[in-house]
Amino acid sequence: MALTITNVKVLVTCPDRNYVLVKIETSDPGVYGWGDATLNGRELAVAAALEQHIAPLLIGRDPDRIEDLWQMIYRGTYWRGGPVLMTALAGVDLALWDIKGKRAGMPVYSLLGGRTRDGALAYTHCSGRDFAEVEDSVRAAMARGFKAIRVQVLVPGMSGTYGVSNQPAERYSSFDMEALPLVERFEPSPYLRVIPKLVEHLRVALGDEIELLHDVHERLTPIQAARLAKELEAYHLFFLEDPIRPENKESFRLIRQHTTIPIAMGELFHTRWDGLPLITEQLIDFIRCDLGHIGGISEARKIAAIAESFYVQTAWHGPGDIAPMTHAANVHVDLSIANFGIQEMVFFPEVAQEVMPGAPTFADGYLNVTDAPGLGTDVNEALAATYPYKRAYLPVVRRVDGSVGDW
Ligand code: GCO
Ligand code: MG
Repeated sequence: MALTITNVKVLVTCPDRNYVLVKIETSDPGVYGWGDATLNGRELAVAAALEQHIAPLLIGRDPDRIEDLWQMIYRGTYWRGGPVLMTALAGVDLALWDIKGKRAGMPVYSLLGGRTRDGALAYTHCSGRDFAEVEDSVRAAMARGFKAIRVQVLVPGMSGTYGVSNQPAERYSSFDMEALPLVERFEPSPYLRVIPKLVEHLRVALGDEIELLHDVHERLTPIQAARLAKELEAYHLFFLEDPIRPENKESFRLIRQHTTIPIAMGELFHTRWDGLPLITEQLIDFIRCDLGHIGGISEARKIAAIAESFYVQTAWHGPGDIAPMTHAANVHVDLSIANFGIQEMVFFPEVAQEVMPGAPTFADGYLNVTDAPGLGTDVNEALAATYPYKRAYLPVVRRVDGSVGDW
């Protein structure tokens, strides 16, 4: 009897923050796969899409046919993509690759063509309220083995900026059913003044060898981004991330005309077509889609293949608000493609590791996965059930005049 999908289970759990996990079970009780369908701040919308709309389509199907099921879910809606549906699709895609690997007795990177490298160059996040704090944090990361580090600093006079907050820690970590989004005040002018000084400080203090990165988090206009890029050029960043918002691809031309700084973009894209002109016109150097938000491994492979032809390298999104399955999927793809650039990573808190074991491991600057069949990740379902969902939001960014940022 051919193997069929018998059940699609959706589990929303909050060990330290919310995660949406998808389990696909098959007619062989020993063969199942786990995927991640977490969309920070809109978790239950994805869970409902999976449970109410997508799961019924999968029951009775052959789990071996990943591409066909992907196309059926993607095109079958008629409406196409969007973050909620592409995150749901990614959860299914990852679970199906996990199943395929387990059945083959091979790690997913092997199914994707086998290793092209021994490990995936990783970068971590360092931040602080002033230059000295950032420097201390970078030195600690270097001591831990990191060769590439993203640096963010509090903008003087602001309550927080992307990557660093001056708010009491409990405002960020406390989950509360009544909690509404934090408001983060941000002004481009003081930000534009402080970032080149930060990077200059770090280069003087730490030398040229350590790779430094910076995430603008889409908070500049194109001409402001061009100014920042030009002023940072001398300090040789590995890349400048998300300099402008994602909607208008033409704006990247303006930045490109003014600077040779390497540019990374992609965590807000939800289909390959979002980023296509940036790749084919060589307006960016790193494509950093989120595998968990763009339809999973199947779509990432296609994006990487297109990017390879245009000298664009990958830098898949790897924040703490996607589950270990997506981090593992990142590394399986990183290890098997030719045009891998760098991999963003986090260390999961212990409680999250207990619920979702098997995240990639870090040693001496590089990430790796084991030879375990599939993605190498699993879920302790009984433990996950003891951490129920708690509503939480990403912060909302407002200018000093009270308006929502329009950059
Ligand atoms: C990054 C990202 C994230 C996002 C987060 C939103 O580069 O890692 O910018 O930190 O802000 O994933 O939920
Ligand atoms: Mg980012």
